[in-house]
Amino acid sequence: MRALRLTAWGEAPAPAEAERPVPHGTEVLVRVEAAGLCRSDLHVIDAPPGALPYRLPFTLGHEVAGWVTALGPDAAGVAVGDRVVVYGPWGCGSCARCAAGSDNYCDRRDTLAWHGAGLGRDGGMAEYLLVPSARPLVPIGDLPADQAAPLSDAGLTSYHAVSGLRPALGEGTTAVVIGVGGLGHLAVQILRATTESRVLAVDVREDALALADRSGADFATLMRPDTARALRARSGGVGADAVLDFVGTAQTLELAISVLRPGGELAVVGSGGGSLTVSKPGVLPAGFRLSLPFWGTRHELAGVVTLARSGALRVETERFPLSAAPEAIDRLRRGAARGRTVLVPD
Ligand code: FEH
Ligand code: ZN
Ligand code: ZN
Repeated sequence: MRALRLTAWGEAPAPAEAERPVPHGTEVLVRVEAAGLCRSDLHVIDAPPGALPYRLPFTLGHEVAGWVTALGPDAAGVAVGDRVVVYGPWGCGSCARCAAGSDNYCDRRDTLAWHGAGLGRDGGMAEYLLVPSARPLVPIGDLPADQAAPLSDAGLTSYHAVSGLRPALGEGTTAVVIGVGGLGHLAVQILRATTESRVLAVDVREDALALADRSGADFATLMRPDTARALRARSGGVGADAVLDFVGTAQTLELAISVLRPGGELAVVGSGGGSLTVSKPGVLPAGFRLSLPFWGTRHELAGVVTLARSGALRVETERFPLSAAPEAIDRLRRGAARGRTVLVPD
């Protein structure tokens, strides 16, 4: 089968022939219809030797949708033909967090040599994906695969970040989304669909502001010297009750702090490498709360799929054939990707 294989650290992955897996025991074989491309794939590709606990070679792809095509003899809970999206964070499977379906916060994560499909285990940038059991599979009904695949990471990560802030986002509140890309545009939609807050969006690209508008933002603006003032004015003058930073650079963190209301909450999702100094006395608003949400739970993935199937979520995607993965990766790396990039086996 065709697969995008990572064979050496610091070297670009390449389309290659790989053995089509055969499911044993509880394993389930998924015929891949779509696999999303994530900025974290770039971090894996660029990792120097020893930086990650993963053993090479493996197939990339941790944001996958398709249908069940074969079952191991002990597989249960799915049937051949079921269309599914694959819950991406695979933990140890036996700690309290994994038992609760929060594999994203597995207590033994640092002891594992992999973190999921495409993350040290063969992933879904391929024609087939082998999953250990039916446990990570969430039914998608007739949702198109290129809409479903991004829900397993871009959608779930945004949904999990919003879920942590939802208590602060009742009537009359303001949420600010910094970075309207593959995750941010879904966060805008999830905020509109699941909270009562007004939603303000910020980006550095004009076309991202248009995406924010299409996603339902009440206001969208470019990152400028006076952006904080503009956002505060749109929040009724008191500042934002919550800020979701999908970029995470020093500049965006600085903007986030400058627009937060006292008692406000900041969720930093983007891995831009920026840092904050937390001190008292200091510049952070009184009552400031910070979270660093990571991916999401299996139960939340089912919630994201339900939202999408209700029509409340529409993923802006750019489709590429799997054979064009190197071009898609380069486009993402150059910041030219619009919405979420999805690879389709060709
Ligand atoms: C996956 C693996 C490791 C770090 C970050 C990620 C994100 O793409 C998950 O949303
Ligand atoms: Zn990812
Ligand atoms: Zn665990």
